[in-house]
Amino acid sequence: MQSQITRSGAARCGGVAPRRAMAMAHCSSCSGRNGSRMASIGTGLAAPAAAAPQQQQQQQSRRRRTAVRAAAGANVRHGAVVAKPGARFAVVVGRFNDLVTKLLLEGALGAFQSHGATMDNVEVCWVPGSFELPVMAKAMAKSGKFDAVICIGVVVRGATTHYDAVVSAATSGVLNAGVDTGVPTVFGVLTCDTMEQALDRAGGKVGNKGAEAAITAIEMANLLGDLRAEGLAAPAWGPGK
Ligand code: INI
Repeated sequence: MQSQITRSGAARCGGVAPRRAMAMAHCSSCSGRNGSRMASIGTGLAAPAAAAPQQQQQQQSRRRRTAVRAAAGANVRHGAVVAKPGARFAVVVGRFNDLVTKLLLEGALGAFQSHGATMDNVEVCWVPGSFELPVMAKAMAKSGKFDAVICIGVVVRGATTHYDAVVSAATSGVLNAGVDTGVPTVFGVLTCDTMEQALDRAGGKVGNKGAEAAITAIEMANLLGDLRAEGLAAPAWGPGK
């Protein structure tokens, strides 16, 4: 079945014109050698919901100071969120609930484009549903042709336990595709109670999780690539096995 997505130029299912993007800034805590994401270290700094706003702020700044002190002198690394020239990405997307997966795919392709990826280097493959994501993700990861693979799907809770089976298979399968190959695989699968919740996360009021998945793929590909270039991470172990 042919995709209706028209932005996905290089992909199997349509076309996108390349567009180059932005320079990177280093974060305040980074050694700056590798380019980095503008994120403060010590994420997970959020104060408990019950704390009063003033207390929350105090807790946050105390934790931030502690984190910065702890990082002084260490080689703190972040993956840049601009794709390196020549970086290659695979997108595996489920057709089930494609009203939403098309929107997630659009978000992902838009983010690849705006974060410097060459769209000819982005390969999109449609599979029947989320259950089929892992095998395709692993096969593409094992090809050795991609720096990261993102998986897009939408599972909406129904009256039966099918939901749990599909979610469980997709979650562990996508995780294992990455762990088994050494190629980052990104979980861009929405698991929702309702279609409305899914649409909220596909360009609605909660953002677009497809775009987030693409940016995560770029960040992981860059970070792992940097570490591998310095011999600090093993080469991908999937290809050829
Ligand atoms: N696939 C999804 O991606 N989302 C769903 O919500 C879903 N439900 O609810 O059944 C779903 N099922 C299909 C499944 O992914 C496989 O394609 C099918 O079982 C064939 O293996």
